[in-house]
Amino acid sequence: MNEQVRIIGVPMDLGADRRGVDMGSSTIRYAGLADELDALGIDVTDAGDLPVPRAEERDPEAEQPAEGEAKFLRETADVCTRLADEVADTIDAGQFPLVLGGDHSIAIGTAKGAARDADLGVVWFDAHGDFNTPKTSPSGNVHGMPLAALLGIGDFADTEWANAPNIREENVVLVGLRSLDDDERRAIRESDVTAYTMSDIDERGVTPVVEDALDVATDGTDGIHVSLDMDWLDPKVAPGVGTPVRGGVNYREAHLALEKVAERDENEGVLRSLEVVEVNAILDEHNETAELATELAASGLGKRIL
Ligand code: 4U7
Ligand code: MN
Ligand code: MN
Ligand code: MN
Repeated sequence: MNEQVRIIGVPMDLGADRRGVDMGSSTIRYAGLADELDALGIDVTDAGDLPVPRAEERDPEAEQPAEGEAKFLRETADVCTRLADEVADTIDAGQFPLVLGGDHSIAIGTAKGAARDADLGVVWFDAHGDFNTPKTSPSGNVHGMPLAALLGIGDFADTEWANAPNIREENVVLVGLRSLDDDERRAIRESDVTAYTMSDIDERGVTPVVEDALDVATDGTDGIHVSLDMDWLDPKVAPGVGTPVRGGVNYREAHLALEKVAERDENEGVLRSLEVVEVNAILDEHNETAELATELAASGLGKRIL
């Protein structure tokens, strides 16, 4: 980890159906993120929020795309292209990008930026596979597609703004899966990504699963991107998410996982970028999910109990 962290907010909700996820970055800030990191001796700068088109400015027709097309793909491309530049510039300036969503479609921009001049591994903590393409997606929502987009699956092969050639399937790991669409399941099985389900975590425990994930993501790469979708956690501890799925990791398991990320980074300096996404302020209870997102970011960046 770098001693200098740059927070980049992305109040994006075009990739998800539920409004409220656009406020995620503010609520995480309100939960005291900068102070938390400051207490770790990290030099924090906040780049503020990246401009994202508002609901009111949207093209109403874009919300109802033709069959087999994604919603707001053009707007998403624009946001992700700007985010990728921001992330790449942050790394070039010797700072560490901590990206706050917003919905998970922004991961296309974050990872694309982190992979600009590096072979990048990716660890994806999520209940979902995020492996749909516009053709397979049951919803048309881009937050269900970012991994497929980055890997150039299906029609994304020709999508220059999304496809990241420096990210190899062999270095991508999904952790905590428990909700997949049928075509998505097939695509994950056919790919070379590594996927750990909640059953793997139940059977083996979170530590060995995360250690294996880190081995896969760091194998032959220049560094890793860690993408934390807050619906990875059980909805009992993280109620403020748009697509909750029962049976997620609990409070301590989540911390432990991020502590393992930080530990690996301390030993091997592997972490290039971190993002926390899908906090939905409207669905949250007393900012609980935003506070947890803040805590988990701190664990991932080196906070220790003792
Ligand atoms: B998230 C879904 F159909 N698979 O594609 C889809 F179930 O970023 C959900 O992981 C996607 O929160 C969830 O719309 C995206 C659906
Ligand atoms: Mn999810
Ligand atoms: Mn590829
Ligand atoms: Mn996701």
